[in-house]
Amino acid sequence: MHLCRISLVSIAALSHAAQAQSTPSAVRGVDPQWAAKYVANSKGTFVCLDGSAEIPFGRVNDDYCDCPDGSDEPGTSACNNGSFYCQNHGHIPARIPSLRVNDGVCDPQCCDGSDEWGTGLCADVCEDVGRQHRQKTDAQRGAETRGARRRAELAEEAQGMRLGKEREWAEKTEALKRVEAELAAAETEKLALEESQRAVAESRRESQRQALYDEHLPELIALRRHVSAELHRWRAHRGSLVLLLRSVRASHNPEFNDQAVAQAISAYAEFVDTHSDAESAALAHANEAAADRHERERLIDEGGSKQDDVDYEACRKALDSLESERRAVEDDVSTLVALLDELRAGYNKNYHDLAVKAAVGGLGELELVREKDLAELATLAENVGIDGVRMRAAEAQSKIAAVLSDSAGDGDGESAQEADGDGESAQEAGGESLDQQVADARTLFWDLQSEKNTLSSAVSNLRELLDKDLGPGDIYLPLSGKCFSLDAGEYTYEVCLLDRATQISNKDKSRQSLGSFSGFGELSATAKDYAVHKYLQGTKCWNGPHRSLTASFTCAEEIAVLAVTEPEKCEYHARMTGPFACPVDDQDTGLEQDQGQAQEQKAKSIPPMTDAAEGQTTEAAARHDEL
Ligand code: MAN
Repeated sequence: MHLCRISLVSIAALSHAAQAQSTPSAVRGVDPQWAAKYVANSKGTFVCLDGSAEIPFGRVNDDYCDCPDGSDEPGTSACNNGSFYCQNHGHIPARIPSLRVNDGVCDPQCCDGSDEWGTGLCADVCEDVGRQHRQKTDAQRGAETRGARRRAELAEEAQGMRLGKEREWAEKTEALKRVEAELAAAETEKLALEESQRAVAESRRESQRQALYDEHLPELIALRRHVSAELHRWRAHRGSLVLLLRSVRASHNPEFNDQAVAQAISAYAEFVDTHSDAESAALAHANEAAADRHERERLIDEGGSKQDDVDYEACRKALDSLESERRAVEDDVSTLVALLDELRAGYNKNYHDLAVKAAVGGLGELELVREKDLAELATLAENVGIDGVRMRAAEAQSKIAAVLSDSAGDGDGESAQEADGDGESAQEAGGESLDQQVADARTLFWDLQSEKNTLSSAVSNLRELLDKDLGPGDIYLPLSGKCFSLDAGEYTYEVCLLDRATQISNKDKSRQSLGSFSGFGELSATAKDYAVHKYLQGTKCWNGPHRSLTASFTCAEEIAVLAVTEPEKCEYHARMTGPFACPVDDQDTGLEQDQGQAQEQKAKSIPPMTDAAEGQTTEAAARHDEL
C-alpha cells in the first residue's frame, strides 16, 4: 500500500519537478512553497520539514503521524500540529490546522471544500467567495485610493498654506514693528500736547484765581480787621480775669478756710496747667488796657505785615490764625468767668477777705466793660456790614476752591475749557484749538494701540500655529480648528481638529469640554501615531477625572465622526475617518517624514496581502470554531 502511494506520488512529483516552486503539489494539503520537498528523494524517502526524521515517502499522508512537526500528514488530521493548504482556486489560498481535515465541518477558509475531501460534504464555493472578496477589497482599495489622493491634495494645500502663512507672519511682524514705532511717536506727541493743554489750563486757572483774589482781597482785609478788634477785646478781658484770679490766689486769707475760694484757686490752677501759655499771654495783654485803642488794634491786626494787605493768601492765613486765637481766647474767658461766677455765688460773705471781695467786685466791673465792648463791636460790625463781608468772603473761597479743583480734570482735556466756556486760551495760532489737537492725538494713539494689539495677537497666533507639530508634511495645517460632529442621541459630540472636543447635550444644549488638543498618539518612544489625536483636561467629572477624548482615525476621503463611546466614565473614544489616515501616495514626495516613520505609517495604513489573508484566516477560524 505504502509502496503504491510512493510510486504514484513520485511519478506525479517527477512530472512537476521542472515547474515553479508555487506549482501545487501532487500531495494533498501541501503548501506550494514546500512542493519540492514532497517528492520522493533518490532514497525514496521523505525528510520531515524540520529535518528531525526521515521516513519512507509512502508514509506521507498515510493517516499516521510520523514527523514531530506534523509535516508528513499535510492532507490528513493525523497530526495535531500540521497544517493543511487549501488551494481555493478563484479566491485566496489558505492554511488551516490539519486537525480540521475531514472533521465534518466546512471550514470557511477552505472555500473550495478541499478540507472535507474524505467526507465530500463541502462544495467548492470559491468563485462566489472570491468575487465577493474582490468586490470588497476593490471597494476598500478604491476608498483608499481616493483617500490617498485627497491626502496628497491636502499635503499640497498644506505646503502652499505654510508658505502663505509664513509670508503673512513676516509681513505682519514688519507691520507690527512699523506700528510700534508710530505708536511711540504718537504717544510722545500726545504727551507733549497734553502737557501744553495742562499748562494752558493751569495758567487760565491761575488768572481766574488771581482775578478772584484781587476782587475779594478788600473783604478779607475788612474781616481780618474786625476779627482783630474782637480778639483785642477778648485778650484784654482774659488778661483782667487772670489778674483777678492771681490776686485771689496770692492775697486771700487762708485762715478763713472758705471752700468756694479754695475751689476757685484749684480750678484756676487747673486752668493754668491745661492752658500752659494762657497765663503769660494774658498777663502780656492785660497791660494793653491802658494803651491807645487804635494803636493797639493796629498792632494786633497782624502779622503787622504789609504783605497781608496785598497778598490774598497771606491775608487769609492771618485771618485764619486770628480767628482761631479769638475762639481760644473766648473759650478761656468763658472758663474764667464761670469760675469767678461760682466764687461770687459761693464765697462766705461774713468773712472780710479783701482779696476775694476785690475779685468779686472786679468781676462786676468787667461785666460792664464786656457789655460795652460787645455793643461797640456790634456797631463796628454794622458799620462794616460784617455779615455781608463774611458771606462774600466765604463765596469767594468756594469759587477759588472750584477753580483749583478744576486741575483734577486736566487729564480729560475737557473740563478746563468748559469751565469758562470760551476756550480761547486754548486756541492755537494755526486755528485748530489745542483741545482738538489733543483729542486728535489721543484718537490716533488709541487707534494705533488697537492696531498694534490686533497685529501682535495675529503674529503670535500665527507663530504658535506654525511652530506646532502639524503632522507629516503639515497635513493638518489646512484642517486645524475645523470642527466635525456626530449626533449620538443624548449628546452631540464635536471634535475641532487640533483644538478641542466638546459634548453638547441635545436636551438643553449645555456643553461639557472633553478637553483641549494635547498631542498625537505614540507608536514608539520616538514615532508619533498621527492617526490618533488626544484631547485632555476637559470639564472635571463629578467624583472623577477631568474629561478627555481620544480620536482614532481610519482612512477615508471624508473627515467624519463615526461613533463616540465612553468606555470609562468621562473618558471618551471617538472613531473617526479622514484622508490623513490613508496610505501615503508614493508620488507625494512633499511629505517630510523620515524613512522609518514613513514605513511605519505605510505598514499601518496599507495592510499587506499576507496580513489580509491572515486577517481573513483569523476571521474564518473564528467562524469555524463557532460551527
Ligand atoms: C454627564 C456626561 C456623561 C458623564 C457624566 C458623568 O452626564 O458628561 O458623559 O458620564 O456627566 O457624571
